[in-house]
Amino acid sequence: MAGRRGALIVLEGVDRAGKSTQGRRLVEALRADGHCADLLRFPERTTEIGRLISSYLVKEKNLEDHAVHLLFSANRWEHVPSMREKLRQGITLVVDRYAFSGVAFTSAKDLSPEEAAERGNFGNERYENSSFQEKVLQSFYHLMKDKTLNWKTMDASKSIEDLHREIKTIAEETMQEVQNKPLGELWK
Ligand code: ADP
Ligand code: FDM
Ligand code: MG
Repeated sequence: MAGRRGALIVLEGVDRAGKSTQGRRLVEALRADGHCADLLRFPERTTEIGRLISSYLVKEKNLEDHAVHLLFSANRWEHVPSMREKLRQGITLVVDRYAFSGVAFTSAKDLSPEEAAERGNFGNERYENSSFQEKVLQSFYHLMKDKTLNWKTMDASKSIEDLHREIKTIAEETMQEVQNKPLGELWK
């Protein structure tokens, strides 16, 4: 068993695609099958940096765009040592958003004032409107061109159960595939 490491499984997608639902379900199912698995999410709002990000997202605080981008990145970096350690110990990490959201959301910020003015009641947090989310989606498609990463696309309009089964199968295959490979570097 020595040397077997966990897999890093990142769930990305636009708001309300079902990432958090599927993340919870996946970790539950993997644990029920006897695997070691932990659920993480980014932003992780409980740290000092995370609380700052959260107050920005709920619009209590305004922050300069570049500064907030770096806070999201710092929020990932502060978790890297514990993530690497868990992976090394054989714990699979299911991560609800990672650096791809970082790129997709920041790069969607060239939203025109006309589009911004059309914002509806999509949600209460920053970024929760359909024109912004459309830009985020296009940015995800662009990022998925990187074939060095093992991207799998899900049809988020399927039922929670069907998606769960698909995602669980992919997660199990991935855990097998990577178990004897050294940990790589992923940009953060
Ligand atoms: P995300 O984390 O991507 O923003 P959530 O998992 O929080 O999305 O899901 C958003 C909402 O949609 C929740 O009310 C959830 O119960 C519902 N939902 C999630 N997946 C599905 C699905 N496949 N079909 C229908 N509703 C879903
Ligand atoms: N978000 C998330 C970013 O803008 N940059 C990032 O690096 C990350 C990880 O934060 F609007 C955005 C994406 C979303 C918000 O919402 C977090 P959830 O509901 O906690 O995933
Ligand atoms: Mg969520």
